[in-house]
Amino acid sequence: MSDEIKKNDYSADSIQALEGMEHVRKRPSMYIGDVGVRGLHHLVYEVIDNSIDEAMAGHCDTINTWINEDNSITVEDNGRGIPVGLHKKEGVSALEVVMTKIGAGGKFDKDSYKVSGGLHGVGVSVVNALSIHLTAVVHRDGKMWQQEYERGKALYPVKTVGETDKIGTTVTFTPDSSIFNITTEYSYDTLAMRMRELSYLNKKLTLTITDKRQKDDEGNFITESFYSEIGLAEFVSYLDGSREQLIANVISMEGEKNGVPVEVAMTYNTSYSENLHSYVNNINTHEGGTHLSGFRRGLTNTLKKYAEASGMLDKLKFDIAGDDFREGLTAIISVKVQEPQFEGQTKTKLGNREVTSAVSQSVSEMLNDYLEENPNEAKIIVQKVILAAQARHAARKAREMVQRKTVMSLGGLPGKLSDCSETDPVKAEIFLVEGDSAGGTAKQGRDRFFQAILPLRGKILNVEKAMQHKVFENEEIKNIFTALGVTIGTEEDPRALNLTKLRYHKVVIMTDADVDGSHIATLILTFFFRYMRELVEQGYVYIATPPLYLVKKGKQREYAWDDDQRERISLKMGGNVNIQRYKGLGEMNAEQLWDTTMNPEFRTLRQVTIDNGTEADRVFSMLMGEEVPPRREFIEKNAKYANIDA
Ligand code: 0RA
Repeated sequence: MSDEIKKNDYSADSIQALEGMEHVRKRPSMYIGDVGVRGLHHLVYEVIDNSIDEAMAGHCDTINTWINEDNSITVEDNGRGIPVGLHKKEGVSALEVVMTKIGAGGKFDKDSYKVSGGLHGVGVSVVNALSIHLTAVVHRDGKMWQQEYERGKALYPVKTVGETDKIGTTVTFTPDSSIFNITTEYSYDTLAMRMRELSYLNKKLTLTITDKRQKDDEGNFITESFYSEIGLAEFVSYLDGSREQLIANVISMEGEKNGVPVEVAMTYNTSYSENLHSYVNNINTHEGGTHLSGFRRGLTNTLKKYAEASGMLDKLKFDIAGDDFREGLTAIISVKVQEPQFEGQTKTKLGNREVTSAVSQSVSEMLNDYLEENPNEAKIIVQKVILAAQARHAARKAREMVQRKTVMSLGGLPGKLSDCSETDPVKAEIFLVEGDSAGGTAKQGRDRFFQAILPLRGKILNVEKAMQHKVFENEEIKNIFTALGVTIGTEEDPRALNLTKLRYHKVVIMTDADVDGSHIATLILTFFFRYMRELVEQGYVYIATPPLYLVKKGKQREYAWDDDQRERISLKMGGNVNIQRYKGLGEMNAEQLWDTTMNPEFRTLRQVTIDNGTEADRVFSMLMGEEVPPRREFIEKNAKYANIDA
């Protein structure tokens, strides 16, 4: 009874708004994917997306972001400012509607060119709902307007708080730690990476990121500013910075077909891998989709026609396949779609049918012009395609051998594998161990019931620099395929990775905690990234973390994983300790290796994740190319701590 009376006090709309907010708080993952590190960072992207819309409409050229001391975030733009006047239908300020109505997302302005949107395109009200506190300040018409919220509820009507000669919108929010209960700590690197990406995707827009939690040696806050004058072509140059280029300039085009704005930039390098990255409304579409199909179709058709007409294929004894046109290709394709349909496991596959032909036509036109105008480059590209076709024939033979071996592998596991007796893959683990001697120690130390050991000989093949057939002919790599039970070829796609017979759900890379060990781990990760990417994407790949030190005093013994920890232990033991530095796994005995690195009760495994496939691709080519920069730092940054042993 009393409930009903209460309800009547509210207008139907405000009840709806409240229910919307409560629903977001009850089911946050439905709106932002998850409530972990990704979801936390997604809040920032969501706020920035609104400012990007304003930039795309031509009203804003600068977006500044701060990570404040308390891990709250401030995003400021110099756009027109969110309207603060009365929203007739809702009876409150338009600002309040944008901030508190789930799904309003600024749609009240029908004419505005709205195509940007977060992964889910959910709008800033979702950020508001998931923030313990949010302040919106709008500079407009000479005044500063302000409204504050707690968990998405307005604390007072929009009010003026001063005068200004600027225009723009500033949003400061503090994520609610009862929702983001794993962490509310922002990663500067993650945000900076996204700003860099956004600057390439939105040319002539300045994005800055400042971390007020950290100062450099001169006492200034850590800060970076990203700006790209020409956009995607610069993105391609950045990604291919460590690869040797086949053609002098990045090929780039921009156009619109059937109402779909299409931007493409591409180049060819001397490597054997294909690096295609696609975006829809600034969102990386990892799973590809219709725009990517359109790109492939346009590229294949145009190059094929040109190659045939040139007579260069006349003496070729075998066919040219689509893949051959993409060996050594680095390309970015970015489209803007009014009502994107996202499909696939991670909702990052574009489904809109009409986009395929729009992109394929755009790409064909651009490439045709390019090939006509640049006959020298055209010849180089066709020669590369022919080489790729030849290599593919050699690779197919090698691959078929790997497969045959795996299919017959019941009794045919690699001789070096010390298998476990557990046959349920979910419970089984395999350690890929550097060198035979460490392999021996691991074999003694392991729990043979569920832990298998595969020793790898020294440095494994650098797949970044090897042709595909060399990779499939390599003994160590064949052993990894066979031991893991991974094959190539499924019903739908004869070239797809097949994980249905995967024998272990934890594939642990265990190498020395030194530069060489990191290098070997990186080589193995490069192989996984290029040839078994789904294994990484599905979270099966881990890195073991052996300790760096053994601190001893009398009968006391403790392990340390870094210098700080070593010092703390030393202090705790009252100083005057004996410190043993482990230079490699080989210096530990079987029991020590079990205690520190292999025993699920005490070890820390770092699960390898791919936060950003585009950046990961660049990093692998950089690390595995000619230069030899900080690999260790890379591994540490990219392998995240995860409590996976619970
Ligand atoms: C719709 C209309 C107008 C501004 C905006 C949206 C707007 C939204 C956001 C979100 C973050 N920053 C923003 N800046 C602007 C203004 C229409 C007008 O002034 O005529």
